[in-house]
Amino acid sequence: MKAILKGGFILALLVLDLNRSMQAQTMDEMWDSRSSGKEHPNIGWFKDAKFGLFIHWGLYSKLAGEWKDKNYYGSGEWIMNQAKIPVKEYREVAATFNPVAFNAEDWAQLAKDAGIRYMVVTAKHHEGFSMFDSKVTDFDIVDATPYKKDPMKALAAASRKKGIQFGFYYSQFQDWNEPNGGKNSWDFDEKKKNYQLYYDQKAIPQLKELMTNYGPLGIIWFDTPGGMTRQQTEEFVNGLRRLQPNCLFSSRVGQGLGDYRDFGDSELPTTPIMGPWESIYTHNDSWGYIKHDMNFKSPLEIIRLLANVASKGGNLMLNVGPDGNGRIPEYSEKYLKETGKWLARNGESIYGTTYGLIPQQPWGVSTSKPGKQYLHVFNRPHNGKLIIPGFEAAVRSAYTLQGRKVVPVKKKGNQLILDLPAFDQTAANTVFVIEYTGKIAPYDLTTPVPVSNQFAMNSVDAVYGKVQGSAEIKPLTYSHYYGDWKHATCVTGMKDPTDAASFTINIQDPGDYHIILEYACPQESAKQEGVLLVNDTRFLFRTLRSSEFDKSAPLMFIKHTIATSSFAKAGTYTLECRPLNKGKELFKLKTIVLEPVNAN
Ligand code: FHN
Repeated sequence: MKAILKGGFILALLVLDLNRSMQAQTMDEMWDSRSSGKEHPNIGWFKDAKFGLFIHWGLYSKLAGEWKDKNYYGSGEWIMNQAKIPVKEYREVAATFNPVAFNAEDWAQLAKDAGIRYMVVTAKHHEGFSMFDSKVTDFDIVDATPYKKDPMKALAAASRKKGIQFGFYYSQFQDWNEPNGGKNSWDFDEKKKNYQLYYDQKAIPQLKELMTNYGPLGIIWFDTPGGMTRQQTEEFVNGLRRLQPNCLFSSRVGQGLGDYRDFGDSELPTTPIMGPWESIYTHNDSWGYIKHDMNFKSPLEIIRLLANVASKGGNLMLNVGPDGNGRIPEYSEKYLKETGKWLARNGESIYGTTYGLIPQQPWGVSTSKPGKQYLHVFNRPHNGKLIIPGFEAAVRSAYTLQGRKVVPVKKKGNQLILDLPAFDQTAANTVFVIEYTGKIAPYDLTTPVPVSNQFAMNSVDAVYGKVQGSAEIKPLTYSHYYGDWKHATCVTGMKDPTDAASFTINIQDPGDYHIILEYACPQESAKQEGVLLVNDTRFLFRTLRSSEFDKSAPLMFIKHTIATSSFAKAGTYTLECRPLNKGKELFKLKTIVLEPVNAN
């Protein structure tokens, strides 16, 4: 479990010189600025690609989340560890692994249809089984299974043929089938392990095989590093680089090295991030196949997630878990194809873009190309008037991405108002383009967040807060199922009336609004009083218990309506939240929601 956590935080990067962005980007471990300072000469394709396919496939896929009549939930590829399956018994699974339904052409075609630009597949996961023909061990798909073929050869060739960059996932430290590999403490004595021997005898020779026998690779995706110092990791990286200088290494090679940054599993940064990076999500709750895991993200969720990641400047690598027969789950296939249809029409607003210059708005997010902003509209304002705050550049034109129909634009102060045409409001993401000259304005989280009665809800996220005293804006990590990580950025540390968080909003439509605080609050923090100031008007509230904060359990957020407030005039207002008295941390505040109170 600890190992999953660690892998989730082998991170780093340069953060944009944004107002207060560092508040939101307090990461456990930073990617080394020495490596991020000079980019890999072949990083260009990666930065432009935006959409990758991750594939977790191994013996665990055959077990499908079940061992000895017991069902396991969460990371299916961890079943050997979760059920503490002895090496001897786990090895026997190989004799039953015969993925005759695997078809490399079909997988590559699916990736192509989905608009995928790169693919990373598990060559060896923590279980220690090699999904390729390895001379280093007999515990591999050719020697130990009735299948007897190397699926990676075919997959590498089929992907390349379709113009998809091909790469391998390789668990370089954890290997639960080897006495000297990391993290199997149920069969092997941790104290007796010699990790260097493991690297020398298995990991390095296998990586050499992968980098020699499968043509030019786009990526080696390392994971959960351990057992090596910074210097040893440098030597390891440099040694492998000689084999394929063009191949990129993920930051989870460890010790701050690697060619691009990987965020934690299922983690999406809240503000733009400079340099090449990737968000990693799985399509359902597990990475490896589990037959009872049916929680698949819909095409709408995938399309919005992809736009959201691109709006912060990164790539989305979405995982699918094929089963033990070699079939990609039906829903993954279906929903990936739907995503591909959207990308076929709207790809210009995703591929080759950089982070959006307009911070996240109630209507959606933005991405950029030189002189262009792509507006990804998830929620159409009821009156069709889309507001962009803080837009100082001169507009040349505005139009729909599909059909290139002109959209009327007006300037009001430094706000831009687009008069959107009618469109299907259930659509995942309708894209508009603004062409402009000059500078928009610095990406600025202090620009007041527009609040109107054009949306059912107006959300002001913690990241827009300005904190005082001991209050901090922090990313929090917790999990649902085993290894099913979730992240939320919250204002934390408010224990005293001097610890406060304030937010500026711009009321577009005067009227009454419900003010809702969305927070997590453990038992010890419950029943404490807090105050929310709207300019000078005080609203008192008492905290409600939601859940304790424990990394291996869900963090439950409650939506607590604390007030009805009349905003008599349009314009800027400040919302300030603080404890009324000194005490325990008031709560972990995720969002302030303003819900228009409609007369009808
Ligand atoms: O432990 C692994 C996990 O099984 C999965 O492979 C993920 C994917 O990013 N990586 C590790 C945890 O971060």
